[in-house]
Amino acid sequence: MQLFGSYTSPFVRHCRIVLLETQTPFEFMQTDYTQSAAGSPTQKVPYLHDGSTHLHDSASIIKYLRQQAGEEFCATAESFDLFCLVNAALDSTINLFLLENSGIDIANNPYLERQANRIESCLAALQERAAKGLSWDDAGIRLACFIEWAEYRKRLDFNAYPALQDWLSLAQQQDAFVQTQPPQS
Ligand SMILES: N[C@@H](CCC(=O)N[C@@H](CS)C(=O)NCC(=O)O)C(=O)O
Repeated sequence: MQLFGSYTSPFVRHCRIVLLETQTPFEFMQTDYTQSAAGSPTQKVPYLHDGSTHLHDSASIIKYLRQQAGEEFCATAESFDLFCLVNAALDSTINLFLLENSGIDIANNPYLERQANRIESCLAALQERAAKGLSWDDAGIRLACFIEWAEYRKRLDFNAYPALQDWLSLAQQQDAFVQTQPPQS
């Protein structure tokens, strides 16, 4: 089994956590943008090859790995909704990060302003969900990967979201989370 990705991507990190948790042997194939453009129709990482099985999104990869291990992926609609909510925030945060890095002025564009507003409204909803208590399942893992990535890239300030900060502290006690931390420069 080969997982294609980078050590900084939060989506790839979640796959690596599940690979560790399920003790699935795999080869990590470090992949840059040129390679992912050739290797996946999404032109994104992660993607996974396991024999004739080719998967192109972290969600399908995680579902596959959990299934192989006889485990569940987002067992309830609420858990899957939380997973989707985190993805909405993460997708917008990454889009703004990549656009800004490519030299686009993200401050004066109505569509990009909507993406920034989406991040804020998702953070408020995530704070509310986290305050009620979370589990170390794929929704909770995705949330922790998002928070630590946003801090690592200095994209978001979590001071107004204490339950999200608390969730990150709890995640930092999980072995697989610690083992997959993005490289510190
Ligand atoms: N929905 C995808 C999102 C993956 C994604 O956005 N990956 C980023 C890296 S963190 C990427 O490869 N972006 C390249 C691009 O947008 O051109 C998943 O869950 O796998």
